[in-house]
Amino acid sequence: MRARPGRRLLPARTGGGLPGRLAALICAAAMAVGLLLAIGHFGAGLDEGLRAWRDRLHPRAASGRNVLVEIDERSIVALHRWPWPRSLHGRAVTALRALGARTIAFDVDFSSPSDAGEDAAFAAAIARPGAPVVLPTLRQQVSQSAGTLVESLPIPVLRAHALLASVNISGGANGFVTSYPYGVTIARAPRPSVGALLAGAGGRSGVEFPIDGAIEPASIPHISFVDLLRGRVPRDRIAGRNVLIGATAIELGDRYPMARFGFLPGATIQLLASESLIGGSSPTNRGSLPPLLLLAPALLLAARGRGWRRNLGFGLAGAGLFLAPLALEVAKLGTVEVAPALAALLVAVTCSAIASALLAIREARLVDADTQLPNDRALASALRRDQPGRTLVAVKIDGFGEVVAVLGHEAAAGLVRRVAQRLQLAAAGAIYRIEPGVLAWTGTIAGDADTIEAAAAMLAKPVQLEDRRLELTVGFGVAPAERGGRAAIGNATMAARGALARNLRWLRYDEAQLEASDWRLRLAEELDQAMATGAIWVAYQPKLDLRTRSVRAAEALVRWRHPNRGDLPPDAFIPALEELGRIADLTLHVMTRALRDQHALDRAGHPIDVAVNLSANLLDDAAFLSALEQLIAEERATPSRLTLEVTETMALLDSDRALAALNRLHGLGVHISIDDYGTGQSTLSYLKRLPAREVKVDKSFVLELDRSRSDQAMVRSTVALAHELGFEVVAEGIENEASLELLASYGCDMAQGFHISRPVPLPQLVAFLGRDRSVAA
Ligand code: G
Ligand code: G
Ligand code: MN
Repeated sequence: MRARPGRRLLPARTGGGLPGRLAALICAAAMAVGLLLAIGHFGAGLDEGLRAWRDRLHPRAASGRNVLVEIDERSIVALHRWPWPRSLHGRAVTALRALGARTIAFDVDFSSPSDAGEDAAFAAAIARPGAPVVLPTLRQQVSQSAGTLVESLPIPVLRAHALLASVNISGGANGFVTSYPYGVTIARAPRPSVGALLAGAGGRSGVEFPIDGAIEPASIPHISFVDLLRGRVPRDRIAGRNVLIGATAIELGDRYPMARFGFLPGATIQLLASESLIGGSSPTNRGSLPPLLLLAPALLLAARGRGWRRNLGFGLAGAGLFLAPLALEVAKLGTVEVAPALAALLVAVTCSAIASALLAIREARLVDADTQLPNDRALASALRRDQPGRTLVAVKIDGFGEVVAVLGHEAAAGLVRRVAQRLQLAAAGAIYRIEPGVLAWTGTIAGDADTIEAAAAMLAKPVQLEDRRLELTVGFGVAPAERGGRAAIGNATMAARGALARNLRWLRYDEAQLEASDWRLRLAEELDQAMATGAIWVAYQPKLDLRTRSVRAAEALVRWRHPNRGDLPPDAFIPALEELGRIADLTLHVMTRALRDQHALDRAGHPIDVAVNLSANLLDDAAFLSALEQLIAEERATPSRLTLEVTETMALLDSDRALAALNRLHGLGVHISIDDYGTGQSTLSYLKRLPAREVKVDKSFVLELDRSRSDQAMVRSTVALAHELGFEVVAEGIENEASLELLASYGCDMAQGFHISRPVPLPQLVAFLGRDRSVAA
């Protein structure tokens, strides 16, 4: 014996980690989605939102080098009207120069003329020496339909002594302002933006830079226009600084949305842009590829991890996508767009969750839930991978169905686990549970004989299960494995069944099949002929009424005098005919014989009942039941004088159709008898569900009745309980007078056995009945 203790029963399970190739595939798909989003700039809105969120985490103050002069609500109220006469702007310029401003810029539209005197006054102020004045230009379309852009400039008289700068602001993906141009080029003329000009930044015209959303708008120094005019602004607030004059009053419009702040006045945004350049904090946008590429290996690692490792991996990757841009921005190293990477992460998380759920389901499909042993599906797929020369060995536990019925599902599974553990000591590799009562493993042609001997030795000792010791009977079957998993499983199981049926330790599939199919084919061919020639005939065994001591009935028992094989016992052909579907023919044949013989007995002056045996599986056969009804009519039989003996089997107990069939027969007036009572699992009270009149105590309890106290106890109590439930009781297998008298003392109704008469041909029965009559008389 080759004992290898301590080996595991189950092949290692993957426990939820994805195989490398699948993980790689998922990551590739996630990357593809990310790249598509990156190329299409989808998710820009999300990135704006994320950046606004990050900006909020590290706010910074403006440089103070730019001052906003607000045309605010208070100024408009104080100066009584709007638009203001342009001489007021001239006075502002003069005042600011007097306070030492460096540059004076306007974000006010001067593109159309107003009162000529006012325009002249403003122009004169601009023209005076001092800090330069910057006037705004606006790029616009010629009309809604025409695509041509034109630049609207301040009127000539104003712009004669002024610098010009563009004040265009445009929204991004979501309409939010996120970036700002260094300058614009209209009709090949480059023009700096006000923001760039005030920051003193060289204008790469047409290029935009991101506005640093971390700068707090409120930190930009600001004064009210009216305070400036009225001389209420101290010099130190203006001296050496740039000034932008623009509208902040809500009624003047000119407001744009920013993701972090909501609507801001255009002038404020111009200054935020300028501050971004001054602080060197306009982050270089490094795009969405860097985060995507850095994410790829992290995803691959995480997807291959199992359980919490995977969750942690994905979680860290996600956190990285939120925090890394923040770190970059705080360190003024630029910014990145993470929306495509986030989408890729989402795809990877979702796909790997789905994939591992599907894998878990597939894994569960490969395991027998009751025993945790790998099941027939696992074996079939293992065999697909196996090389030629392998065999499959199956071991069938005899009567496993009854173990389940008696001990219950749980205990039966426990038994199978015990058996598997013992087999594991003999067989290499995994032990599979391929049917409830059949285990299997893969072997080799050369090694199987030894392995099976070892396995049989392991199973020879009884199995202790709870408080019972179970003696196991097993049969081994061997089949070549290369014909494919399913076929091999079926073949090995069939061979194991064949081994049990022939009382052999083991059987190879080919032998099992050849012998079985050969014999079965001949049997099927011979049946019709045997019925026609009388080789199949019927013997009768009397049933003695223990009260009247006269024969009340006889059981018909089929006999086959085979030309080559001699007398075949019913066990040798009835199970085969059942499997071949020919048992109905045989039964109708026996029934016909019995009913005709009953008429003969009547004529001979012995009007006894007859009993015929019925395979339980015929109760599922509607055609048979109809044929039976027809036969009873044709033979002019009296149904109440016919008893059908049905063996107590699981099939009989489980099937509603069987119950329906019995009820139908009962309806015809035929008596039903439960045969071989005590060998199955049912209780009398359960049998009470059936429309049976009679219970036949199996001969195994009767043969040694006179010697066995336990048999006596069993039979006596059975008779008592059966009577209580309204059954008549027949005992079969009475081989001596002592048993007969014991049964009579128990009140048993009828007796059958060799002591009374063996099963005999009709003429002998007639002779027996004649003697019996004379005895009784
Ligand atoms: O004594 P004997 O060896 O004849 O009986 C063996 C078994 O064969 C018994 O269990 C009996 O019920 C069964 N048997 C005998 N005749 C028939 C028959 O005609 N039909 C069926 N189904 N079983 C039968
Ligand atoms: O259908 P059932 O299982 O009841 O069939 C009765 C079987 O019992 C038949 O095989 C019959 O030959 C057998 N039998 C009947 N009486 C006796 C007996 O006294 N002793 C033995 N050993 N067998 C009997
Ligand atoms: Mn019987």
